[in-house]
Amino acid sequence: MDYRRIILLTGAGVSAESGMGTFRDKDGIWTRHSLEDVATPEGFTRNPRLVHDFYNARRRSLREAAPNPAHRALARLEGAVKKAGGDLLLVTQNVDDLHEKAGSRSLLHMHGELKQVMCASCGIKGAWDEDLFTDTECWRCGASALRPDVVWFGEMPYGMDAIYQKLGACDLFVSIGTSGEVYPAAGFVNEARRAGAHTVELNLEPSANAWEFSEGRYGLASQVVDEWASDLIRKIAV
Ligand code: BV8
Repeated sequence: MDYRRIILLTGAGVSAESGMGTFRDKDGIWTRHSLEDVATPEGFTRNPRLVHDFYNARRRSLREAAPNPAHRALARLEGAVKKAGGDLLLVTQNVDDLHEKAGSRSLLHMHGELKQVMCASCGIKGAWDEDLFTDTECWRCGASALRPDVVWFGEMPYGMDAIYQKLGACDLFVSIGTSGEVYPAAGFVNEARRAGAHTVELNLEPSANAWEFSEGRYGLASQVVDEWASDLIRKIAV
């Protein structure tokens, strides 16, 4: 089967072997931090210092993090699909920059990016690689209202129109390294199935919505994703 319109969805599991924490595994981020305190607008209003500390630590950890074979396999797949005249979009729930570092370009960060900030007062956004503090001033309006450009619970994810449009026309949907617990991302497989796409889950273990996929391959992303992508690249290249 030669797939021409491919959508990939990644979650924290694709970056786990690069040392970035996952959220809901036994030692996950949500076992050490309260989601309500650090990943909601209400939490930020209540205690902005706590939220800045949470994101500053994760932003700093990015400086040492490197892509793993899974990130690199997905970047190679994008190149092979484009060379064969197909279309591939990588939608990531992750806020790290490891897909970019691996060479992926057709990429949409639906939950924002650790290395982006925005001003809650004037709305400007920009690249940011330093720590952020409650008194850091906006470079445009001067207000001390800068926050991570990250989509918190209750906020609208980015790129939804483009994502739903692509889901309605795709012939292959592959979900990688995500627990299928967070919406609307966890519902994308249904949209893809409705469009008649072949749906694949690549994960350490079956996710909450594993039953919704036509095919599943389980194991470490650095192996499973590399093998699956290499198989597909061989099929595309013939
Ligand atoms: C919204 C911030 C309105 C960034 C995050 C139904 C419809 C719509 C909304 C909802 C709904 N039901 C509930 C909601 C509300 C809510 C929600 O989903 N709540 C959950 C808790 C029930 N959703 C929202 O609020 C979203 N906004 O709905 O707006 C709307 C409605 C409709 C349409 C459009 C808009 C906003 C959600 C975004 C919240 N922000 N984080 C950050 O700080 O990082 S969520 C957080 O969870 C991260 O972004 C993360 O990416 C995301 C998903 O988690 P995963 O990536 O899956 O990570 P997890 O640890 O859970 O799983 C890791 C997996 O990897 C595991 O399966 C594990 O087995 C596997 N793994 C581990 N190691 C490896 C591995 N796999 C392979 N190899 C390995 N080595």
